[in-house]
Amino acid sequence: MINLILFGPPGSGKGTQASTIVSKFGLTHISTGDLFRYEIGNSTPLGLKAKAYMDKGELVPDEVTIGMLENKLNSTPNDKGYIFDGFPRTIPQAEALDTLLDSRGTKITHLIALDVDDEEIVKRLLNRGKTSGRPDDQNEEVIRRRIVEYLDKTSPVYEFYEKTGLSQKIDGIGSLDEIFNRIYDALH
Ligand code: B4P
Repeated sequence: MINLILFGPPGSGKGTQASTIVSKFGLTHISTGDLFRYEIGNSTPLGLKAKAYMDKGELVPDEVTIGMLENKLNSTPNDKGYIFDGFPRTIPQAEALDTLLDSRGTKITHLIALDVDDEEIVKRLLNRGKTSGRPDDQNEEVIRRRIVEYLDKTSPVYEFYEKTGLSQKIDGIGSLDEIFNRIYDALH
C-alpha cells in the first residue's frame, strides 16, 4: 500500500503530477484544494467559508479542512492507498492525518516534495490564471501571500515527516515526463 503526500509550494505541480500517479498506481487522489473548489462551486456553507480565505491567499482553518478530509477518507476506501495533494499544510493537519490513518491500521509511506523557485511559481500561476478562472491565480499579490503561507505554516510539515525518514525532495523543474520519472524513482 502507498500513502503518498505530494508536497510543495503552490504551483509546484502537485495536482498536475497527481493525475499521472493515480493512473499508474491505482491510488485515490485527495486534493483539499479541489474539494474546496467543489464546495465553492455549489455555494455550500463550507465553500463560502473557505472562499473568504482562499481569495486572500490564506490557508483555510484547520478544523474545517481536517473535518472535510476525514469525510472524504470515509467515503473513498482504497486498499491500494491514497495521494494526498495539498494536505497536510500545517503541523496540526499532519498530526490529524497520522491519527486518522492509524485508526484505519495504515500510515503515510512517502512524502515527495517538488522543489520549485518562487519566480517560476509566480509565472506558472499567473499563466494558469488566464484560463482557470481561479481568483487566487489572477493576482500576483495573492500568489506571493500563498508563498509566504507555505513558508510559514506548511514547510515545517517536511521536517515533521523527515524525522521518520519519509521525506524526499525532488527537482520540480523540467518536462511533466521528467518530473514524473523522478517521482517514480523516489517511490521505488
Ligand atoms: P491548491 O488547490 O492545493 O492549489 P495549488 O497549490 O495552487 O495547486 P497545485 O500546486 O496542485 O497546482 P499545480 O502545481 O499542479 O490550494 C488552493 C488554496 O486552497 C490554498 O491557497 C488554500 O487557501 C486552500 N487549501 C487547500 N488545501 C488546504 C489545506 N490543506 N489547508 C488549508 N487550506 C488549504 O499547477 C500549477 C500550474 O503549473 C498549472 O498551470 C500547471 O499546468 C503548471 N505546471 C505544472 N507542472 C509544470 C511544469 N513541470 N512546468 C511548467 N508548468 C507546470
